[in-house]
Amino acid sequence: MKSCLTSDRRLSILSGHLTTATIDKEGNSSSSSICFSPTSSSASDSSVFANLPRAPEDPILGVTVAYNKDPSPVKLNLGVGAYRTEEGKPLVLNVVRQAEKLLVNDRSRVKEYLPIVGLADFNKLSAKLILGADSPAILGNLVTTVQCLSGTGSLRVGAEFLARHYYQRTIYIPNPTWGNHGKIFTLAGLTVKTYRYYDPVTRGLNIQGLLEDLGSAPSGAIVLLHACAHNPTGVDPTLEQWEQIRRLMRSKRLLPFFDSAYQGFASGSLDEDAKSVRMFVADGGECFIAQSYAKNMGLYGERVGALSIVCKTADVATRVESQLKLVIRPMYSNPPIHGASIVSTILKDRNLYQEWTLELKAMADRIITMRKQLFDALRARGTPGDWSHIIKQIGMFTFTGLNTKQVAFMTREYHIYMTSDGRISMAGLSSRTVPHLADAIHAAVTTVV
Ligand code: KET
Repeated sequence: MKSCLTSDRRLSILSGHLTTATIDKEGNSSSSSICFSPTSSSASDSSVFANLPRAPEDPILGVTVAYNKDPSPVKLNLGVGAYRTEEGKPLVLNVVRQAEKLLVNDRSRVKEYLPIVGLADFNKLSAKLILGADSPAILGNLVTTVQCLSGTGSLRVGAEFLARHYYQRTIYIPNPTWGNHGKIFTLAGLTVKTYRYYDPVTRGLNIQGLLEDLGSAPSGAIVLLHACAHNPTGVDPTLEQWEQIRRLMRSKRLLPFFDSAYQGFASGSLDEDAKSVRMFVADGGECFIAQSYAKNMGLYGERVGALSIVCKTADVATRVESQLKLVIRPMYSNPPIHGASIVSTILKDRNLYQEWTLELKAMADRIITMRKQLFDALRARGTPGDWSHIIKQIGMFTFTGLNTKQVAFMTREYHIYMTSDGRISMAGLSSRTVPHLADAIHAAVTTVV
């Protein structure tokens, strides 16, 4: 009965995505946008997809598509959150190159399938990285960790597991949040609601609104939290505020689901940036964590991440893992081997690990320098407005406060590409390009309302 309800729910959600499609209980679909005449080899027959509407580009990754088409020599991509060097080039970390060399030279390595849950070493080391080596949850075998396809894949596997096995189907995500969150959880079959997070007036955290909204959430609801470096706002709760959030959530039995995509990028310290998660795990309650190595190890395209579920007993943790396998196997069978091997090589070697922390700190520091330079450049131009949020915000992004029209103006007139909500990736900026960006912001603010 339960699985029948679940599949009905999923079908009805999917039907919403197929414009005017209707799907009956057997999964048969009829629609005005998809034609169900048999395929034919005759060129004169119209395509079975003749009426398929063109989908819009992704709000974040589509910015790169537009950027790539622009022939201007001054164009600047501040859309996607991807680190660039002072020369504006993508960076492969030195430790990653070293780890890859070790892997290539090791003739005993083969290309067999990994287990469904991924590389065992990688999973153990990932849990240690986010929870801390001396975490009682790890020592008590309360954590199950599965290797997934970067942060997105980890969120999706966690979402699918919750949709199948958790009694509460509502998830609260912050407003605003990373654009993909709503889609990931909706498509998994959960009901997505938002909680207040950002106050545009103070350009800071709306802690009152956040506590009120979570306080009126139904008991057991899932709550998505950004572990650090909140995307897109760059605004994080203080440790005292995290403690308030934790107490409220535990008293209402709300289930925390942490998205940790920027560990090390907020403060430059891996431990510091994991404090919010560790605070929740230390109280002995359950907790979900999706980790990504895209940003902090620069492994974007390797698609390497992990989902950890902290349980109350070791026995429950093993049963949870057995069910996660049933989620993963029909989705992508098992995860890729290369990226996870790079990560585990670095995490288990004291020297490589040490070097990684230095390279990570250098990336975080360069972003902070860009914040200062942009702030100074706007001040030097006398750009109207208070731009102190550029230096106060944390992580890869600045949530500028520029509106959609101003963003469109900057793209049109200055070839600066960014998401339409006014978010800029500080990691894509360099000393050379700061003046151009400051000119564009100045012009946008003074000419476009
Ligand atoms: N969570 C957050 C908060 C996040 O910003 C991203 C990526 C992810 C998860 C997923 O990353 P993955 O590559 O799956 O590990 N954000 C940047 C890239 C993107 O949108 O895909 C971005 O916001 O630009």
